[in-house]
Amino acid sequence: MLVNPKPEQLADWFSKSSRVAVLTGAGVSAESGVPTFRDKTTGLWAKFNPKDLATFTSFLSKPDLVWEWYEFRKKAIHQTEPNPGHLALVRMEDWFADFTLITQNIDNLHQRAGSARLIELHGNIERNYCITCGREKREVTDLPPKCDSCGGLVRPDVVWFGENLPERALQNAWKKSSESTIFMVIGTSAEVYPANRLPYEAKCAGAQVIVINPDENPVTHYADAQVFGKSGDYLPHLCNEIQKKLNA
Ligand code: BJW
Ligand code: ZN
Repeated sequence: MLVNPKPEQLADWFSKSSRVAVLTGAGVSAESGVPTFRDKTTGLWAKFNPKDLATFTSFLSKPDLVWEWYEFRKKAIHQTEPNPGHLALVRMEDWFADFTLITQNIDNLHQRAGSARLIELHGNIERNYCITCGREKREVTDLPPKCDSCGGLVRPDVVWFGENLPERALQNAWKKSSESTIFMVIGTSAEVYPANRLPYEAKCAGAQVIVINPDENPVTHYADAQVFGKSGDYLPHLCNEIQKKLNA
């Protein structure tokens, strides 16, 4: 495995590649000021118990509490901006015959940065839907919000533990991973199933796997390269080097 490759070394791989897939997690938004989940001191799960807030059962028993948590996070996210890591991934979209950004993030920052070839695996905090009839509710005023059509309870459009991921998104992510020639794993602990199987699928199908993360994760053990660093620091340099090679 290449450890801490210079951006020009990795740019060489990209210049010979046409199908790129990227899996991102909370770490890509950390430099925007959005807390990750599993950081031992600043992570959301250091302060809140996922069983109380991120399961359908907890939502049904305490919808007010769960909604307050999501409204609090949504307001905090609205105070943030996409960082250089998000923006670098937008630049990369047009350079390859096939480029897919697969995100576990619900914070909408890739979308606000301008990423278009995007698959949302865990939903989006900006959307909500009725648990009875499935209709989307746009404006949330009273908590917990009720459906305008049927009066049913409305929930955030995010994927909680024990819930299936949106079927089409997952199928598409699986396909793009297995077809990729380079697969980047950025800012995720790769602890959560099934997203954490995508890099392994890519590796088994022959992709070069690159991890960008200040820490090790399970993918480190089979990756072809790991950058032990922050995505917002490294990705802009990587992009500059790829662009130089594509223009050469
Ligand atoms: C940087 C950086 C910088 C920092 N630059 N990097 C036992 C019981 C029940 C279920 C299970 C079980 N065992 C396994 C399961 C399945 C479960 C699972 O995987 N659990 C594991 C935790 C054990 N998965 C599921 O339940 C999934 N569904 C499913 O499997 O369906 C089938 C099924 C049905 C019925 C029963 C069982 C299975 C659904 C998973 C949904 C995950 N939802 C959440 C919440 C979303 C909504 C919300 O935000 O409120 O999604 S949990 C949370 O984790 C969130 C994230 O998307 C996801 C992944 O986290 P991520 O992004 O990796 O963040 P961190 O914090 O973990 O890592 C950040 C990384 O960034 C770190 O590595 C840092 O080093 C790094 N970093 N700064 C680059 N600047
Ligand atoms: Zn309804």
